[in-house]
Amino acid sequence: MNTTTMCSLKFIALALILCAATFNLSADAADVSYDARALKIDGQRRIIISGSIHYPRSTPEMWPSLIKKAKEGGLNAIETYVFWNAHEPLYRQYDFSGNLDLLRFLKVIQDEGLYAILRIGPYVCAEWNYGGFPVWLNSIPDMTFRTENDAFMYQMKNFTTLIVDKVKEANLFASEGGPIILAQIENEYGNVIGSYGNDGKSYMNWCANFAETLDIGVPWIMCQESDAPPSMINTCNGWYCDQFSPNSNIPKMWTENWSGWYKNWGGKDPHRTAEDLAFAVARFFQYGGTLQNYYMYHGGTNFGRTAGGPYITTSYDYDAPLDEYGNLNQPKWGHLKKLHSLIMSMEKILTYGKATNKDYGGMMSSTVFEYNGTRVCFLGNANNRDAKTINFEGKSYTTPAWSVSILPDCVNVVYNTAEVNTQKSVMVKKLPLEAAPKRHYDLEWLWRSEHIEHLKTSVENSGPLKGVTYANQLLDQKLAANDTSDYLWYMTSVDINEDDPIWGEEVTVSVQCDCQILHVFFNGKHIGSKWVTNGQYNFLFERNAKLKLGTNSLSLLSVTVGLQNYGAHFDKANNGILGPVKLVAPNSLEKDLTSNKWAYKVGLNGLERRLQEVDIKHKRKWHPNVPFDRMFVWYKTTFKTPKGEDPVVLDLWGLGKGTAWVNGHDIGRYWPSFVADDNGCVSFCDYRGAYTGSKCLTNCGKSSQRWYHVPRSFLNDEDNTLVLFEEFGGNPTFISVQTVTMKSASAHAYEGNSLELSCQGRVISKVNFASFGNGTYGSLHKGSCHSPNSLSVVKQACIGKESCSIDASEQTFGPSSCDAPMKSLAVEVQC
Ligand SMILES: *[C@@H]1O[C@H](CO)[C@@H](O)[C@H](O)[C@H]1NC(C)=O
Ligand SMILES: *[C@@H]1O[C@H](CO)[C@@H](O)[C@H](O)[C@H]1NC(C)=O
Ligand SMILES: *[C@@H]1O[C@H](CO)[C@@H](O)[C@H](O)[C@H]1NC(C)=O
Ligand SMILES: *[C@@H]1O[C@H](CO)[C@@H](O)[C@H](O)[C@H]1NC(C)=O
Ligand SMILES: CC(=O)N[C@H]1CO[C@H](CO)[C@@H](O)[C@@H]1O
Repeated sequence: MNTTTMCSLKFIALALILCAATFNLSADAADVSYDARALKIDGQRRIIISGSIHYPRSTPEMWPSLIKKAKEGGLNAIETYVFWNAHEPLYRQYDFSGNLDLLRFLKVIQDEGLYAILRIGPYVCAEWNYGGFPVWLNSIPDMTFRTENDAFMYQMKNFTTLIVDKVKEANLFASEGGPIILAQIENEYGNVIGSYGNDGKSYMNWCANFAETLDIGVPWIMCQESDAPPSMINTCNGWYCDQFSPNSNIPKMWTENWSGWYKNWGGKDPHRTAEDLAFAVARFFQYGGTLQNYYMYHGGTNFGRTAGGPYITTSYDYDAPLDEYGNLNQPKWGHLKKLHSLIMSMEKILTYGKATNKDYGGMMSSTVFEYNGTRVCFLGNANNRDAKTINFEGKSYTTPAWSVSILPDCVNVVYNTAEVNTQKSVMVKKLPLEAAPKRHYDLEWLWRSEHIEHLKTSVENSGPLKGVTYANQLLDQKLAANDTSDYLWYMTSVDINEDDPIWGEEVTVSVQCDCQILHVFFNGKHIGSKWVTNGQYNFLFERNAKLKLGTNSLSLLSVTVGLQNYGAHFDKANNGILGPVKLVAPNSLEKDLTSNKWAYKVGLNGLERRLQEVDIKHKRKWHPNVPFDRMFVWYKTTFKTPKGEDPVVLDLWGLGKGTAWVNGHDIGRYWPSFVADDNGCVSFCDYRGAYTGSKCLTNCGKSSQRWYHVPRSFLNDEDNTLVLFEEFGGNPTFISVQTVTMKSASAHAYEGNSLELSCQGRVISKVNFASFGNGTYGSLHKGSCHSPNSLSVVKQACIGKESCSIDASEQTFGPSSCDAPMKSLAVEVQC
């Protein structure tokens, strides 16, 4: 699949004189403006290092710790989109509760003393279902999305105004003393504007003018929008933005620095190395950038039906600096933290200094920033293979391939993006301690089956039936189901008598489908299923079925796995069964059912009966003796909450595809049986050279998502109910409840530096490896020159502690018997 996430931002600079008249500026209101160099807060140019955290992709209970860890990681701002279809799931019915409490999220950011960037959109892309648009927009007459169209502009204005009013009322814009320093209207429209012709251009201008009328008192941005009107800040999204040049009088801002990449069902795990990400960031600042945002800093989880795509996995980990569960993704988090603190320490010089670039050929460059007699220097090597040595101001410097060295005094290199001195942490999922002695979690399962919908009479005489609607045509699934469920039944019937030319024992049921998944039932019996595995969201289903005299019923269940979220006119992409649907006899005569009368039923019967809810009494019982490998089955069990604080996951290995609920909370779609193919993974990831989403993949030949996050706030103190709807067939007895813990940490330091290790809240229990000597840097090998008391020194310093710090020096380890020029310390500890 080739969905690229490119979602953009716009910036409207408001004349602050006007704002002052509009608002009662409170004492701590901040004045946000900008010039060609940087964003200015209270008149001072600032460097903004921001990270995306999307509030619905975690829980309010997780927000304080995520934002605290972002601050500790050196960020001074948090960015989020606003998700229209989550907030207004039904026309003019709003939801700002739980993890949709945008104002609470913004207040948590404020409480940590960070700035916020609010990308309202309201188109958001974001691998989010339908790019954030409510599907009900389609039922408004004369609606065309994202262009000069009155119906669309009215709805966009209605929602955007609602959000701005709420945020203003809570005094959350910087102009009112709040954290929000920037807001965005639309999103990466420049990537698609060409497809909308002149109307696209006037729509974009309308967006800008409309945004300005909202008088928020802080600038507006438009990302990926090179022809944005002068009142907007156009910004860059991408893996690298050092070559980006903004419009005139606009600072260089990078609103989406993709810290990793997302994953599809059937896809592999993407990784963007810490070295390459740090290189991109350092280079951006070397070349005059002053605001950059990690997309994502914490990716999180696509709970419920929020994943877009189609086929975006429930995990939205993104290989971000904080992992899906909120743990530090090391070394990425720590390596960037060091870079951030260095960049921030040079804020004044980078934003006010005069920059002088020098090119040395072979992709090697230097930049000197000078301000008020102080200087800082960058040496950048964009060569993707070789280190380069240059003479810089009378001294010789070697810069590794694809790296930037930072010299805060223009003499000493204190940071190089390719030299990672942060620990690498290995996280594992395992049974909680209290369950570990048993191999299985010993869950007791109950089950019941899901109803197969089919017509008992001819469709012409059918109905009215409860929850069933009729049409004399095949309907697009989005429009027929309003996105209230993944599941839509299309049902019709065929009356056959002996004179019918197609009468015979067998026919082929032929369904042309714009589906993601299709299950076909003929006369109430399942005759086959088909789903997309190659990124092409349409296929022809053909399977034989037994015909009978009289009325034959055909039930087609089309299943969506997230609606498309990106591309010009993505909202118009077909969904479901649009035909033709035919019965084809062996003699090639056929009956075309496309224009038959069709009966439609949205959703699962089990959900109508609220089988996923805990406190509902069900008339029909759940049964013991669960069946395996049977499709359309509901499973239920109870499990104990694992002790402690570690994040909780369900290992759903053994299941096919479906949805899981814990205590009534929808934890998202699961599909552990969808295995990534065997090709294209690497065992060693070379950080050098431009990153793309297909570089440095792992997890080939394995389940594309086996573990599913259950936030602790979804759990009770003791017993919990887990309900599964299994669509394909699987075996629930392999399922276990696990926790995510840190298994080990390893790190290296050159002589003269100190090595830091932490088990992130756990205690270091064992030293697996320690060597001070000349083993190869970056690996856990003893060189021939090795200090014999390495292990005992490290044990002494670390065992029983949560973290430890050891100087890599002869003072610590004693004089070594041999004389190696480049000694280093390598340690691995067990947590
Ligand atoms: C979808 O929702 C809209 C707005 O709430 C409503 O007008 C329309 O009738 C709904 N369509 C269907 C098929 O339920
Ligand atoms: C949004 O639409 C509702 C009617 O559906 C209306 O009452 C409200 O005033 C509108 N809001 C704005 C800002 O236009
Ligand atoms: C410039 O440097 C001098 C001396 O180091 C210092 O006193 C002064 O405050 C600096 N000026 C600015 C604008 O930073
Ligand atoms: C380590 O140092 C010893 C002694 O100087 C030398 O013989 C050996 O080749 C070195 N090993 C490495 C990997 O540099
Ligand atoms: C989508 C996007 O912004 N791509 C940009 C990534 O960065 C490179 C290098 O700066 C640009 O050439 C791309 O246009």
